[in-house]
Amino acid sequence: GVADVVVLGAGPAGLVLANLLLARGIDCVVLERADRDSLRARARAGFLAANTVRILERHGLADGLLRRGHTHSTCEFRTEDGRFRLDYSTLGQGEPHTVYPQQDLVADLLTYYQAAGGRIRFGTEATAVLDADGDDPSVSVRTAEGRPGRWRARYVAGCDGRHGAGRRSLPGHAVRRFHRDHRVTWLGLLAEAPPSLDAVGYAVHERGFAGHMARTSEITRYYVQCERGTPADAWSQERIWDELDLRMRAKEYGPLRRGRIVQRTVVDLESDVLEPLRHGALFLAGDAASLISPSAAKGANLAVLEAELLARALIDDLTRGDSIGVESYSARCLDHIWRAQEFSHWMVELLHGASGGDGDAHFLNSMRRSRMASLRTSRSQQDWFAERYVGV
Ligand code: RFL
Repeated sequence: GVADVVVLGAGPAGLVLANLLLARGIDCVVLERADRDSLRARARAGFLAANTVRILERHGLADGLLRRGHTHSTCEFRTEDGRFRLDYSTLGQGEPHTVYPQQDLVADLLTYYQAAGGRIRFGTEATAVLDADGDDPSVSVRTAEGRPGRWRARYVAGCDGRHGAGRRSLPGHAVRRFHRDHRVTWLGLLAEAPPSLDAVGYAVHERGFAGHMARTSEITRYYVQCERGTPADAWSQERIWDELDLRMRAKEYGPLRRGRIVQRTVVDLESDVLEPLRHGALFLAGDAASLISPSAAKGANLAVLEAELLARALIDDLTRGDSIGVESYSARCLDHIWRAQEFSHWMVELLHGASGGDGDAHFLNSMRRSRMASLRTSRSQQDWFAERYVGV
């Protein structure tokens, strides 16, 4: 096949990009390895920043989330020094999150795209981007039945995540990867249970971190820190709930509403950034460009922001021959990415102390407690937190 822009991956990054390109009449195609149903069933992120909602609204892609999402603006910290709450919509820039499951957002974006006549090939895996810095860029693909194929393109957008063909096709001499392993592992859980508190809960405990994040009235996400290398099914449901009770200090602060655990994902907290995010005709966006630890829930938000920047750059270039956006894309994204990385890293340290660090355990835990104490007591620290927590 042939298209002006071949988009790899139908996650938030790829689908926002494809919708914006299509709206301006750019000839594009999305190649997605998964089939349609598994794409719509993949539960991941849920917290959308105000800026993300604005971007989606600006382009008419927000009806679903405005109708079915709900705003959220409180987080509660529970530690050995007690508990406190921050209503971040009254701090910093005064913005809340919108809670909307990522798979619903993906389903909406897909509906918009296909309703507008967008081309998408499911069950089509990109295997490599070829000749990205030459005259004849293309993408080699393999269908689910194993049939090979080729798409010629003027531009290729690698929105195919951390293990995708976009990343793999970058030559080591042109693009470098900077990596940080936070040395912490979370077991991510989805429970068939209503939320247990009307806030995001972050619990710091000597047995490790535990987190509570609302998703819908029937489904709640929990995180429980475990040792690196723990298999997802190592703990029984009962052990998980007992551990969550203990770390969230349910005895003191109220019981958790238990339910069947319907999904488990082991998440090693890692971050990386590629520099630059472009090699010739190939551009990276979303997790393909930078992986970010889920501690501050920035991944999907960065993906949407980068997709909008990339769409503008490609539209300017393809419709007016204006290449300024294309030239500056990488630097502009990296600016956002490093700021988000810095904040996520700060959150990892706030929530883990010695369990994530390398060095004297008492020293690291004392720093963690001091950081939490500043957040509890200092209004300016709270404003800073709110601004960075909801912002991208
Ligand atoms: P995605 O969503 O991974 O989509 C990539 C798509 O590319 C397809 N693909 C390929 N297609 C063709 N050829 C290939 N070779 C391909 N290889 C892959 C895949 O099937 C997929 O459809 O990347 P994108 O668009 O960059 O979006 C990034 C976000 O998905 C990610 O950053 C977030 O989910 C991260 N994240 C969170 N982010 C938030 O902003 N808020 C949160 O609350 C939040 N919670 C989370 C998270 C990530 C989690 N996991 C699973 C690491 C919670 C968890 C547990």
